[in-house]
Amino acid sequence: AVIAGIEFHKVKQPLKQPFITVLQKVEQREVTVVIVRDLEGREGYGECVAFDTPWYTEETVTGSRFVMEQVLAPLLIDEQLEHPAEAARLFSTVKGNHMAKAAIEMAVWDLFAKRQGVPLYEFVGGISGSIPAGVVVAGKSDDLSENVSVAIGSGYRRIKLKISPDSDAALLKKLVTSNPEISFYADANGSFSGRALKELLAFDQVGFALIEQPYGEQQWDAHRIARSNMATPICLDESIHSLEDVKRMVKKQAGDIIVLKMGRLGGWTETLKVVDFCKNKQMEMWVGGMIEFGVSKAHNLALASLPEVKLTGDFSDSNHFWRTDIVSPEIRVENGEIKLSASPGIGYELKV
Ligand code: OSB
Ligand code: MG
Repeated sequence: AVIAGIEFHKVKQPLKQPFITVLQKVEQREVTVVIVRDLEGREGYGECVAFDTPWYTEETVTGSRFVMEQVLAPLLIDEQLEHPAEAARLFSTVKGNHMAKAAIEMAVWDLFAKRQGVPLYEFVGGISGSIPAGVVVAGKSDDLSENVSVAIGSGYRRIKLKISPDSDAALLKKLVTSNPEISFYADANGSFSGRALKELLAFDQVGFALIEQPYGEQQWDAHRIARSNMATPICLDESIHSLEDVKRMVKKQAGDIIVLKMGRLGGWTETLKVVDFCKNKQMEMWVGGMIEFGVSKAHNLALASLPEVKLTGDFSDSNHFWRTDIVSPEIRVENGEIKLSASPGIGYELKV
């Protein structure tokens, strides 16, 4: 396929409720939607998940837009590709900027799946059917049990709780033990960094299926020590920017499980390499959310359809964050699952 055109669209919406973590209070979300076109006018869609400030990773909405428009698009435009992985190769001369690269590359993968007339999940080797839904409950401990009840009432069977050293381990344990049918994950977003190990160990008894990123991105030793002292599996998110990082995690025995985020990893090509590596190491994986809109979520659903991705990811209903999503139909959780669209490519129309 010849990449004949690339377009960028700004999307900005308030969240229905602020998303509060130790790192940031997110009240509105801006992303860039990418459209690539072939010579026949077919379209592929991607979504750049950088935040407006660098609180989660280094990239930003403005910086990634510059890199996509001024640096990456010129490398791709008018190129003839035999396979979407060639887009990643064309971008390899550009350092970092994984979210910018991922957004354009995702659009190219969608375009190729549409050219073949198959759903993206099939194009990448996934299995048709439904993806189990998972939601994140963030914010103050006062509303915690209420918010968990609402999530359970909405059908979610996997709930991720944001934790920090200030969280009430006894309260969390009560919540987890009183909902035995629910799989609870904990995400610390690095907030135990610089704290004594015993502060983290207090959460080992809660009954979490895993604890995500207790320490900072580069704190491999702290994660190794935590892992060797805890029964709860350690899962890394922020630490994993590439296949190299996954290999480092294994070598340093710093974690048991990884969160797949295509934006953080730089796109489908690198992510599929990571999936392959983890499969061979028999390491568990799941797909993480970025408070994203439907284009990114549709790509993530295709990723979660891979048989190697066994743990439930951050997959909430379009309605969870947004009054109206940018895709049609909206992405619905029914009986705790999201049914994969059988339409070609990502399987959803774009409304921007
Ligand atoms: O640490 O997993 C994270 C959202 C934005 C940035 C980082 C993280 C998150 C989430 C997922 O926790 C929220 C979601 O989209 O469901
Ligand atoms: Mg996380």
